[in-house]
Amino acid sequence: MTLTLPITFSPDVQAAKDAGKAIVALESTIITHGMPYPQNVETARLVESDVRDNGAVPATIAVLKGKLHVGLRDEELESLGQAQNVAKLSRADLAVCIATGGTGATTVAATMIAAHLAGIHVFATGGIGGVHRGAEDTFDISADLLELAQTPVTVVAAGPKAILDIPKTMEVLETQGVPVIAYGQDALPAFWSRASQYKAPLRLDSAADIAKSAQMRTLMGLPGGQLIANPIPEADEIPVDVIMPFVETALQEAEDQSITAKQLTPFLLGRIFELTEGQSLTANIALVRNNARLAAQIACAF
Ligand code: PSU
Repeated sequence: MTLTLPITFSPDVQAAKDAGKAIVALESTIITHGMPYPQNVETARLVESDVRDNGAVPATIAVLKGKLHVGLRDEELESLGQAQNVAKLSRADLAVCIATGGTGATTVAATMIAAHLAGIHVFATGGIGGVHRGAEDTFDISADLLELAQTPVTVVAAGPKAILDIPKTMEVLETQGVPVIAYGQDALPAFWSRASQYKAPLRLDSAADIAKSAQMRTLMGLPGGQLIANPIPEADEIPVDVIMPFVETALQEAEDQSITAKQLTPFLLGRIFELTEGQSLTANIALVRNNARLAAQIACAF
């Protein structure tokens, strides 16, 4: 018996593929590990309609009972959003999960792999993983960065999450040859805040230029994707001086409780949600939706 990849497209995504319509990939770790229920499922639905309102078809990606799903039905989204102890899948775990009939949510890295397999060029998320603070001792560097270096998908995020070491994250991306492009401003956005204190290496002001740059990479035979750093809308941002004390507290608690590896990012996001009394979640929802709108425009420009 020959083994084939169990990949399944939702009816919407299959129809979009057949019609050559623009498609935007969406990840599922943000649903299972990034936000509490029921806001996670509500946000996933809103993000899907933002993609549709901007002329593209959304394809939320996850592994369900050993099948790689590209596009989830509403009931699948709902049950994933309520499920407990779902695996968080990155490049290292994806094949094992599929081979053993498991269920798991895809991170930025795993979603990029799935999007590329499905022929999807653009993907929207909240924030990418990166180099964690103290990485000089822990070596905790997200696989998202190395995925950006090798898989040709344009990822729209609101910059690296502010829980990370931003300068070290930028250094790794530069070493790996990943273009980090701020959209419409010079400053690098910092997830909950519109601007970090760092300047972005590159800036583009239109979806058309972003699509063209990706296509140029392909023509040049350059592997890897692009990271588009899209600032959170002004009305929804939490300024750096307001959010950073909460980030510091959460980081200290993680250290005190020896929380590391895959558990670290979900722990930090959860604690910051509690410390800000939900304000970080409201901002997170706004920024993902903003990224979905831009990603749809880029996908249409391809
Ligand atoms: N964006 C969000 N919330 C999230 C994530 C992104 O707004 O929870 C997820 C993505 O799946 C990303 C992951 O790949 O966080 C990073 O995890 P780590 O730091 O363990 O690599």
